[in-house]
Amino acid sequence: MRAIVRGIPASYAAATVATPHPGAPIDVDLAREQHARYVRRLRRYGVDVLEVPVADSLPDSCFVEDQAVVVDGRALITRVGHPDRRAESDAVADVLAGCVEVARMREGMLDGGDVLRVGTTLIVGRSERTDALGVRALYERFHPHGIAIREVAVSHCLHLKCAVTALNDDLVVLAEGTYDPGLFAGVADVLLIPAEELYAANVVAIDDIVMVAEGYPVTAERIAARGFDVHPIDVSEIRKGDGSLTCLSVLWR
Ligand code: CIR
Repeated sequence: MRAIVRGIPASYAAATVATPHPGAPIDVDLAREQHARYVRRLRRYGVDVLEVPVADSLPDSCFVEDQAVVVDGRALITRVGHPDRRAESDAVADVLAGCVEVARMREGMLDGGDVLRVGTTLIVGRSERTDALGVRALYERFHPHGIAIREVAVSHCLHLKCAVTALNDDLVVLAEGTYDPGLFAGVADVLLIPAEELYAANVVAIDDIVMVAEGYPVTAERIAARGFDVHPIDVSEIRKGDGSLTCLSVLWR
């Protein structure tokens, strides 16, 4: 697998947050340590990780997932929903252009955090960051290449993938009380986790290794019971910037 990541910027303490998180303000040094550990882990799991140059003046730029969707050698550089984040995309496009065929969105809005790939289906959330033109751009880019697009209205949190992510091409992990498991009918089986462990629904799966946010024992146990090797990771400072595990990378085969 390959991935792009982008390091924590010096301005990260000014990241966009919907509601301030409890506890101390963002500790940028600790965020850097947590990010570095995440990248080391990806490499240890065998992922070929490319780094987009750090952009110190763009506080949310470490959340690189929102800037691109990559499927089977093709990338769509998104036009993200938050206008202040659009300046992040050129550097991401430059790095991706060295490895996949890149196309750019020119209108509408789409955040990669709203796009969940499960096998040959992309489930896309319509949210405050993703509109109908964004869904259409996704359709036009990937449907001609055999990818189905299924749309859902995002509720409960910022992005679709805050509440559901894929463990593999046949199984998703979904926080109870968020989306109807029927949404995945014919696409994947659903592993439910308790509503109070919502944050842990956002996992990064590399073959049978699954990185899960630290501190969510029921989720860890349920994923392990399905035969995965669960690797918890502390991302407290990423969370304070409204981010979770998938936000920190774009991963593709
Ligand atoms: C934002 O509001 O855009 C950032 N502070 C957080 C983005 C998190 N990205 C993601 O979940 N894919």
